[in-house]
Amino acid sequence: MRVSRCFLPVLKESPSDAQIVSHKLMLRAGLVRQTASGIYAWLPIGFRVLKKIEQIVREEQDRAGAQEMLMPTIQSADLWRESGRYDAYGPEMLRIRDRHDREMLYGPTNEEMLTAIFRDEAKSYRDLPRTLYHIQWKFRDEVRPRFGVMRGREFLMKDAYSFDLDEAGARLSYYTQLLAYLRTFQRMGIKAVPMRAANGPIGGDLSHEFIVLAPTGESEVFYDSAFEDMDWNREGLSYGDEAGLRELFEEVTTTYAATDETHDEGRWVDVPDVRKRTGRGIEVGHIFYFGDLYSVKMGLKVSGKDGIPVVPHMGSYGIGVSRLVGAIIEASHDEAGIVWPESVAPWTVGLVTMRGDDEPTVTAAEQLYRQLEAAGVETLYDDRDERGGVKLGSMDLIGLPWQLIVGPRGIANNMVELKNRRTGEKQELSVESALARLTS
Ligand code: P5A
Repeated sequence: MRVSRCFLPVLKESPSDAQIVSHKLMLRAGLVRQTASGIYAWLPIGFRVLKKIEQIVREEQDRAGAQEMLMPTIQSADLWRESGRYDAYGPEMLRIRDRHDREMLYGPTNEEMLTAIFRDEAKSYRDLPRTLYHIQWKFRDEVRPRFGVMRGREFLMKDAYSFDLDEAGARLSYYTQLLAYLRTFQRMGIKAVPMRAANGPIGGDLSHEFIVLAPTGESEVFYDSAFEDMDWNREGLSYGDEAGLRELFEEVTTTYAATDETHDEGRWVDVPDVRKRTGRGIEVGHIFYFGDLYSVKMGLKVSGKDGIPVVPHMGSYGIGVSRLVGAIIEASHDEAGIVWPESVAPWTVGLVTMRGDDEPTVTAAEQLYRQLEAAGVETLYDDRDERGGVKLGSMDLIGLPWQLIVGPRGIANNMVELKNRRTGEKQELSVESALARLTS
């Protein structure tokens, strides 16, 4: 992509209406713009990141055996009357009337809708177990929308729902999602720690929140640093392996991690002091097991092996896809701007000409751009006739993992500069070896 043709509104000054660093950087680097309180438009760069995050979430859900679908954002009030949550949900629910005066709402979550869909189609025990998910916009009329996309009113969520014949099966589905979440966040380059949590308005009695440590987080957290060294993609850990999944759950629940809601001083004292981590955290995911709560209320049952009806056990599993954009920036930035982990970066390479009016520089950069694109390396090419320093400043702000810098002095000797955004390390390389490095 050529910057000269991009809609890439970069702000020089720090916006005064943003309180936290990720929100400031998202506005400055032109990722989002607020269109109404807690509602954001995703500009091209922000949208690219959102799609990358969504795709990682999707791949890990698919790998875990969940099946993707898409449910609407607008739901009928009657659906929520069946579960009893229409009145219980309160002012956070955006209630709408259509032209026939029918009560509708903008969905804050989809337990009711999928339970009803599944109820109408699933007939026998052979239709279970199943896990279905979608990635769809939600609306919650938060009292205090703040911190940009971190606590918005409209936000993108991945929500999955599992249906099993009994509690043992439902727990396996829960453990499967637990592993999918750990892998999802690891791929995004963040350390999200699973913490025992309260179920709240979703109901049930088993739940975990996935929390990224950041000083501006909304909850207080306590955890054992052993979590930071665990590799969830290690050999021997796989979705099909029931015993392995149970062991994983054991490992996760016996290693200490809690929010202020679930904190237990009695267990905390047993964590060695050097491994104690405390601070504030951002909730990027939340998983729930709630048994037959919705199945009973909404009349979901299937015929069992012996003909006797079975009431399925359910769980639901959420990831804050749009919140993650902010959370990743909170966890990965410096004074100059965003530092994207490679897996979610809007582009991998930022190609910059130091002089847009120098013919050999431009010719070399144009050729590098064509070669990078041909090799499938996502490149943002700043081809504008603008001061080199200004261009490097916006590249730092936007935070692509690599900067490839072409200037008149270097190119006279066939040399370019390759900068690693995270370490700041710069290397002078020949055009060919820089290209080889980036395409390997
Ligand atoms: C689980 C999936 C649920 O709604 N039902 C379906 C369950 N859980 S949750 O914890 O309430 O939300 C899941 C994740 O969504 C993100 N999130 C938000 N992101 C941005 N702005 C908000 N206002 C907001 N509210 C929730 C969080 O990441 C949460 O973990």
